[in-house]
Amino acid sequence: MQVKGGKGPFICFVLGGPGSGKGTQCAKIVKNYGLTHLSAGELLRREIASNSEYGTTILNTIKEGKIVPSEVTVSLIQKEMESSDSKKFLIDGFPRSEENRAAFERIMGAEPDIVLFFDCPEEEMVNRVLNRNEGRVDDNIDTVRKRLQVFKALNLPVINYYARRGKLYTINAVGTVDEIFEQVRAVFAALKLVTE
Ligand code: UP5
Ligand code: MG
Repeated sequence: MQVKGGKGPFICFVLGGPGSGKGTQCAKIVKNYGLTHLSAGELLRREIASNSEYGTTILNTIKEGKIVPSEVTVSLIQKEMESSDSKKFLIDGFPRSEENRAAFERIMGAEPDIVLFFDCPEEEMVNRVLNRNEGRVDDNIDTVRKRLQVFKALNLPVINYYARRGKLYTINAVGTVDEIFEQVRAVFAALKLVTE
């Protein structure tokens, strides 16, 4: 797959706070539209599990709710994209900061075509995360508070940037999974290209 130069693949960034439903909605997008789902958080958790050289740093960063250095995350995303034949990617939970965004653009030479933002009240996000019970090291009240702070301070500016560029689609992330997906469906229906 050629990423740099020419017409690269269709790229959709999926953003939203912790527990806003990014992963849940991505699974439905994959099923309905066949995009390839890359969750930055999952790629990082896989690195920890594989005892790679960055594993300990990544684990400590995630426990603190902070952001892993851009080079590490972008390189994981790059590896996945370049080893895939897919022409349409959903990149979930990335970029989390302006620095992440700039690193992706610089290293990949690509920008997203669209950005979905799952807009969810804090209280709802906290409840969802604390009731998930999947054993994630960051699903505890202390880390969730930190994740929310980092989201507001560093991720909201990225979301605002894409709003200014006319690429942002804001989804009301309260309601049932299906109700929320109807809004997502409307975005993809209007785009047409990714259903082809
Ligand atoms: N749920 C989902 N939808 C629901 C609905 N409509 N009604 C009721 N419940 C609903 O959903 C969360 C929970 O809510 C689930 O139990 C689900 O069933 C339920 P989910 O779809 O998992 O939400 P999601 O937004 O994916 O939440 P997640 O916790 O994964 O988001 P985060 O952004 O916090 O986590 P991520 O895995 O992306 O990142 C984890 C950490 O990795 C970060 O904090 C950071 O330290 C690090 N990281 C980086 O450093 N860089 C990166 O680029 C990415 C991650
Ligand atoms: Mg997730």
